[in-house]
Amino acid sequence: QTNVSKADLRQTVEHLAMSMPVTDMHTHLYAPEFGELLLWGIDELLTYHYLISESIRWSEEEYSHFWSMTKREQADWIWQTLFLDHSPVSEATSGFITILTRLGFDVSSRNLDDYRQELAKRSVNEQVDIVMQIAGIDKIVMTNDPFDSIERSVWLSGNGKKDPRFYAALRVDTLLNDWPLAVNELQNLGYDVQMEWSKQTIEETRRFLSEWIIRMDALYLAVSMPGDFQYPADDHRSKMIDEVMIPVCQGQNIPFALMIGVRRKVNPLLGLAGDMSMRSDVSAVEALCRRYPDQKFLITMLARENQHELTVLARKFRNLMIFGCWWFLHIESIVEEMTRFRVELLGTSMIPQHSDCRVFEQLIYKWEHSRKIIAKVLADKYEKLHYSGWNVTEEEIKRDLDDMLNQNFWRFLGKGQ
Ligand code: FIX
Ligand code: ZN
Repeated sequence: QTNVSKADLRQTVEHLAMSMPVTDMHTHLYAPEFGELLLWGIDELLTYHYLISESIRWSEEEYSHFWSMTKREQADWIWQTLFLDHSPVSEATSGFITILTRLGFDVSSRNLDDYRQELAKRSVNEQVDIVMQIAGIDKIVMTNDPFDSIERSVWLSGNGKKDPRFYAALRVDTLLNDWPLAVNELQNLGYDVQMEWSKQTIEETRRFLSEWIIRMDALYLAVSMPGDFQYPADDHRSKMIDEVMIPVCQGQNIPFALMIGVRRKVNPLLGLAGDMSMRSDVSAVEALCRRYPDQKFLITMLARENQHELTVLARKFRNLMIFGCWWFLHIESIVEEMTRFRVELLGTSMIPQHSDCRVFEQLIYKWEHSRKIIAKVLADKYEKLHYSGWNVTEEEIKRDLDDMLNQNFWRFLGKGQ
């Protein structure tokens, strides 16, 4: 047992937080087997939807002008606009600089084509290995939708489960949020469902989910919900949750993840970049947790206004695991605020962060920025203990970080080591 002296405490916590391997429990990344679905490289990074919304603010052209450009032209224009004409001080722009630096590029040259040429020498498999190594990520949970035909064919060919670093999460947004489209998709896949809610439709939808959970080895079911999601309610969502999602999750013994508080397409002209956040009703989660004490719920919310109440709710229900600082909350100031009060209310019994990466190299900045903040918050707390005469050991610091960055997730799934 190594007692850490006051002088070394901060440094030790920071060092351990920066080097602890991480399970990234919600991303939009894919294993290399998924081909074109796995996004990586300079042009994908620069055309990330976070950067699209930031850059278009400076443009005086029609929105359609941006979309008429090739990906490379879009990337060049975003680089010019957000990095050269203005300074990259936002989270997403400074994140791109962090990526370049950690990949070993000379950011002072500001020569995008050099960076492009360097990466062009690498294969996707090499880049995945390099990035996971730099970012210190050893397990990545994807977002998987059987209604996506490209993705579906990878699963059906048996290639979806080949890379042991990647895990599946079965996304059920269409079933909950666009039932007419879901009916159409299910029918095309050979499930005997109708728009009308019947015993047959319920059974077939359950069969679809169970079959796909098994095929993907899905760790959990996941959905994103608008802020006006109510539960219980006399609507399609409540019926689908009570009669399909919960029974299937219980049968397969997996959690249900709800990401609540998105308002899609506030500005449709921006595409994926046009979604907004929205305040939500935490009592919907409360009702779910109370009604289904044996069902585990992974919950994150998008509105800053909901965070404290949701954290308090987690004190009341052990079947509720809060996770991540989602999307617009994934900025330094708010990650720090949220991490601090989560630790103050829950200790280390939560999942402080997920990356939500869409482009592979983003793992580097999203985790580097978050790890630093997690280290800072924990170091403050350990330091306070130290003044009271309670000395944490290096092993205990490691244990706490491992809980937050890995084990809380795996134990919640019932798959702890
Ligand atoms: O619903 C989600 O999983 C969101 O994270 C995405 O839809 C969103 O576009 C995103 O990438 C946020 O980080
Ligand atoms: Zn996401």
